[in-house]
Amino acid sequence: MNPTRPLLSRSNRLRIAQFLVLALTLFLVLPQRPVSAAANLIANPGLESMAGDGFPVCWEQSGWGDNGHTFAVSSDAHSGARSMSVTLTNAGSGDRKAMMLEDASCAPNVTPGHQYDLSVWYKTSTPNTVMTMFRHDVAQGWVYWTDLATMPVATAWTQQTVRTPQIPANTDQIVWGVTIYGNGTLKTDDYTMSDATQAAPGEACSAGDKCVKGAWAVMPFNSPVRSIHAVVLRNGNVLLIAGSGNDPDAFAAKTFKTAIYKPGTGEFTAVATPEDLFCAGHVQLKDGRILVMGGNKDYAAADGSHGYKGLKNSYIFDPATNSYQRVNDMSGGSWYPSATIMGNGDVISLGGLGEDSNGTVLTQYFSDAQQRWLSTGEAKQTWSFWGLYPSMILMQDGRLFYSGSHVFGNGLPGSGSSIYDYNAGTITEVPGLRKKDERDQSMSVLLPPAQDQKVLTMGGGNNETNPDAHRLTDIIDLKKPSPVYTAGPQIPQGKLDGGVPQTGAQGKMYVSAVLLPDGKVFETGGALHNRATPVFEASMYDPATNQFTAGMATDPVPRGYHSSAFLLPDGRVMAVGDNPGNGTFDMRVSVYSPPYLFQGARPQITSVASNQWAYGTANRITVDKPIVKAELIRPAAVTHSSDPNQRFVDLPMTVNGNTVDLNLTSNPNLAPPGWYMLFAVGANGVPSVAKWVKIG
Ligand SMILES: [Cu+2]
Repeated sequence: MNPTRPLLSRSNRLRIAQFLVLALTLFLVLPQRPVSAAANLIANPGLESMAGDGFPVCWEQSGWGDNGHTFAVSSDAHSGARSMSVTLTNAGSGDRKAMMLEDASCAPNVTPGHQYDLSVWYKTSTPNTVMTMFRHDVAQGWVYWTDLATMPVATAWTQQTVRTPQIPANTDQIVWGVTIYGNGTLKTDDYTMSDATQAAPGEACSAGDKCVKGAWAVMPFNSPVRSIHAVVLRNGNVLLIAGSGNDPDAFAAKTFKTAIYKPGTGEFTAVATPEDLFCAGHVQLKDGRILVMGGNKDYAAADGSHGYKGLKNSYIFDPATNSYQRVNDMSGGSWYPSATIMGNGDVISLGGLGEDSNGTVLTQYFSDAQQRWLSTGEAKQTWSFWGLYPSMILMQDGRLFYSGSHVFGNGLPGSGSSIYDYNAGTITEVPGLRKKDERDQSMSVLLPPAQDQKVLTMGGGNNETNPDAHRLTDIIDLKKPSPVYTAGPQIPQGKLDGGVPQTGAQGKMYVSAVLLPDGKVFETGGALHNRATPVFEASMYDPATNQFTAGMATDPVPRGYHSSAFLLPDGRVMAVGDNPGNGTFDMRVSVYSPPYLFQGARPQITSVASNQWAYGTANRITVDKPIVKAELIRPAAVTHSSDPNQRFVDLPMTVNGNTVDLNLTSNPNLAPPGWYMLFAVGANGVPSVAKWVKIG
């Protein structure tokens, strides 16, 4: 099944819609539109007014794929005389749904930024159902928006209620319906939709500049290790991995380091480090342990006889014991490998340098069920070189999007970006990425919410040609059948050492992008040149408006090569590392408090009914004050401006006072299994401290 592909049915749906519009024009008088914002916004909500073709006014048949289906108006109604019945047979390809008509006088009007409570009464013999929404974009016309709650099997009339995410900018109408994609019969009746957005409580911010810019603090202690890798663990601690830390003397002495940092106390604990995990790959497994792969087998020879060599070793770091356990070797050496968790909990690793210093062309596959790396022959191979730390982002259909962000030198030949289908063994180029040969240590993020499937790639340079790093950003909508990068807004300019303003196209490489619980992206750190010329600039990108807000407070510590920034479970952002060309390493730790931490009292999640959530379920929490949104954020595993698993999964809410049911997507590709930080967000975007929940 794939409930998230209704775009494929557009032509079919449009033909039906055109027919119905014609029928309506000929035969009908439309019901009056509701006049009050608090009233039900849906035309013909009980399906009682019938069109001349025997289908309810302002509703249409929709769906796609090769399945047997029957639409019928049923006399088995929740109220009145009629309900809508949709029966699917031969499920497996596509879906069917009764949708509100995409017609100016039928589709409910909405206000950008507002949220709406939707409800429907239903009976269903299959749990394979989901509420599906389209939105009317004033520039693009009707486009798929998102899927919300699923509906458990029910033989008696049952009401499902869900709160939408905030309506995106440029949206004036939405339509929705209930999709069925499994064999069975779904009946629906008595749809409602009302504006759930309340006025803000008006807590004024009294923290001056911090209300708008946030504030940095440099910790009164240093990291005991060169923090080249940072992983937020499911217990809230931070794993900082150095290995030899880009210090050849430490490598020669076999001095390899790891530390655990506890943000609550500022305490560091040393961890025995079995190999040189410098420039390894890492990813959260579904049980919350960390799979670490590859690393440094040797530094480049001074006489030029060989380059850096990749290790085949792999370890699992266990937060319960703060120790590394060895697993079987990878099939090839990997220095600077990517690591992406898939919807089934397996991990795919691509790119990097092998034991012979040449580029690794293997697809390396870690089976979660077998807890081992598959052999070269067991994994499907395309024999492609993906570069160093290629940013491989899991898409909702299970393919991997290579964003073009990488480390060192030029981009890949061709357009520099592509979609890799592991199962089919295909690689499809994606056009539109600008300056693909100046994307060394750019950063790519799957924007909030993951359900929107948009990736933002920002900045970058080239350590070999060493131009001024640029300010370009490019955005791609991976929901489209043939996605193409389009130009985004430029990263704001900052200042260089000594307060010298950047000019013209001067931007940054080594940039960090951190998804925040209010749904914005914090952009910080970076440098203008290869391991030189730090840039002091930070901004806030808002996916809802596609704009950067310039002038956020800047980290006083330079954050260039081998630096990282990441979200802590308390809603702050931590930054570590900087390794300029003179070989020194900045051991200072800085922490950023975003503006939302100065906007009044934070909501608290006072209870979580269960911290183990299955896909497609509603999960109850209680809060101490009203919230406007909730989401899961996957904890960081970041190095070299690369964290392809970073994601923000929206949780549509069913709100009953301070008791809130959070609806987890049924698609594991949108929220791969593992431990997540659960945030509840109140007025003014003020988030709670996270609770930890395990998905899948
Ligand atoms: Cu490195």
